Amino acid sequence: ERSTSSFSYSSYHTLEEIYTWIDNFVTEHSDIVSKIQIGHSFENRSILILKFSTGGSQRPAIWIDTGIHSREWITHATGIWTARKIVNEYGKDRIVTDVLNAMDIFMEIVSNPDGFAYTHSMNRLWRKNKSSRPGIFCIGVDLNRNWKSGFGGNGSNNNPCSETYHGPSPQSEPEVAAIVDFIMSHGNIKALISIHSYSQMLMYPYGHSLEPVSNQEELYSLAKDAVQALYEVHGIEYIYGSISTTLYVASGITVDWAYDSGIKYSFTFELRDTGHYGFLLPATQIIPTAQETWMAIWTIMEHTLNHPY
Ligand code: PAY
Ligand code: ZN
Repeated sequence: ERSTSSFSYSSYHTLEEIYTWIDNFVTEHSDIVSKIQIGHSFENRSILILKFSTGGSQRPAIWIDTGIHSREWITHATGIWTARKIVNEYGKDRIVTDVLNAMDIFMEIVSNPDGFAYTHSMNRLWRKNKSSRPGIFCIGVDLNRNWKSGFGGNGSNNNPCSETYHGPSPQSEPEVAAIVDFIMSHGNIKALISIHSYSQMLMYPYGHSLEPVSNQEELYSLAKDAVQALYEVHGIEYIYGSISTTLYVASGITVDWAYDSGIKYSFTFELRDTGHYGFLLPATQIIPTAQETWMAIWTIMEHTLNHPY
């Protein structure tokens, strides 16, 4: 396909389809969108991000990643819809316009391309990446346990056969290292939103500890507002709070690292549903999920724009 006009935003897609969509999308919106390759996966696939920018250099920025866990297909689909929403709303919606006139947005749609390809070819419920190491029988590291903050702690596993295996060392996985290198060298990321499924939750650090973060009251109240905005779209209820107190203790996760690296607006979503379909959410729910998630993202963007630091 040579254009995004034939792309179905209400269907799930393969890696090849998504990478073709990225190329077409960037071509069609080259005034504000570009593509950056930030690394290669363990199996040597390109790791790509979208950059939304109206100019400037190293502007303060918002980072959004989807698909760290390959089986969470609703997250990639929501990311794609959100990317199109951003370009459609620029020049129309006041907040999107103000955000993009002052800040950049980065989106990593397929954060675990090897795992994602595997969910299409072999095992729909694959979660980890596909790394292998000599002498280790099991495949894959949990990319949401491989970050430096709290690495190896409670809620992560030392056994390579575990679904929550943290890997041999922090950032041992190329998919994690690519993000760390990009965000650190950028140096001006102000908000990070890491999107997972399922459970219908909006959470903030910490995962590895029960201790409240220093701006926990601000994050709590922002999460409350974001969840209310989400609810008003289709009546879907989310719960919110810190990861460790709302879901469970989990160590070495993306948002803990982001927060400890100075990104004080760090959030993670668990999208629909609460377990009826779980990871196998029907495609008929893609658009409504993306629509409601957008209002929560919009709320976080607005707050980030209005609280510069
Ligand atoms: O979103 O960072 C987060 C919270 C921790 C997630 C994790 O365990 O990595 C929560 C799970 C996830 O999205 O991966 C929740 C799902 C339902 C699961 O696989 O257990
Ligand atoms: Zn996940």
